[in-house]
Amino acid sequence: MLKIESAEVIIVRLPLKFRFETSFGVQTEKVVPLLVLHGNGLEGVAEGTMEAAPMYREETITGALHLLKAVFLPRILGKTFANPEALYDALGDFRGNKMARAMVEMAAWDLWARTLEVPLGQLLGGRKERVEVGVSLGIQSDEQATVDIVRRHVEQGYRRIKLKIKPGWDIQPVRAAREAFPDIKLTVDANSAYTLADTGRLRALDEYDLVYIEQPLAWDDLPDHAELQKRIRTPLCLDESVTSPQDARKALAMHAGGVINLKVSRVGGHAEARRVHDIAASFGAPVWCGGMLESGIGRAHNIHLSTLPNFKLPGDTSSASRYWEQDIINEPLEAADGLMPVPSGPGTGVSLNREFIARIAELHEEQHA
Ligand code: OSB
Ligand code: MG
Repeated sequence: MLKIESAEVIIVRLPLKFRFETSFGVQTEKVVPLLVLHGNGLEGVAEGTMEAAPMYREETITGALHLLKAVFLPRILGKTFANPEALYDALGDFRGNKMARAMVEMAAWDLWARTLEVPLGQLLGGRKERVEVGVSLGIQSDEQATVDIVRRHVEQGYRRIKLKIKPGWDIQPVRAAREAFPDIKLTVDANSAYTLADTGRLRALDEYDLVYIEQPLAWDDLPDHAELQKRIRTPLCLDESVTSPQDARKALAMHAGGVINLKVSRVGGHAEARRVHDIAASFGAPVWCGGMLESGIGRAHNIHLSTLPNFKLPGDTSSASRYWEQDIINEPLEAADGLMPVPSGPGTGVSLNREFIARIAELHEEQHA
């Protein structure tokens, strides 16, 4: 059984080692909301992936904190659940807010796996000891800078290079990267910056042998993606616009894309992510594990989820040392030759660096039943 005795809500701010530009903005630091659930004499930890402003999807950190404190935690504190899925059911009548609900669910999975003394990935049904990873590279100042940063990451062994693009900066970086590296697995991610009126521009990318084009159209759209997919050859990969198993089924049935970037937080947690994974498999569509510039906590969750069999393309879960001078966990999460080792201990197999957190936390609150 899973008895939830108390919770901690923590916020830390970490400077990013690189400037990360996407079609929706520039990031130079990461605000990391954390939830720790205590029970069974253990703790389970999860990271929220919503941001300060609703630029990726609609959720925000402030909104999530309010929901956790006032709405979600009161429903689970002091209560006992059969397993993490039963705990998630306690939040089942709430609409949306998948990332906020995922914080509770994912912390519960970590706690449950620690209670059972098994690695989280194994508990979810995964069997891999390491997972294939690529990198997501932000928009660079020019073609030469693009080729340089691609080269550095290819040399580090990353198995797929994803370039962020935006209208006016799409064919140029792709052409430059493809000419310099004819054989790499190359993809692009537009984060919803285009419309069907840009079909010509997107079709021009067909020439560069991309594995997929990620989320070119609106964050909440499926039908226009299906229309675009009829007009271009490169498979579309859906990120923003798949937030549930039902979305995944509809998207694949209407041929809105052939690949899903599966982010556990975006779909409401591990159990829902596994359902999305299974639906994609039943359509013969591969998934891969996306990232949201997570700290070691979210990164470890992502790595465990990626051990499921239909994660057939390299994920965005690259080495933690790419992002942070100092991470908030005690363990390194480092890929070698494009393979990220799955932490082998119980749960996520990683632990909060409490001394570092105490020093940098901008918020640290405890909540009891
Ligand atoms: O669209 O996949 C995305 C980061 C923030 C918000 C959205 C996205 C991303 C990334 C970064 O691509 C992936 C990572 O390195 O974690
Ligand atoms: Mg994306």
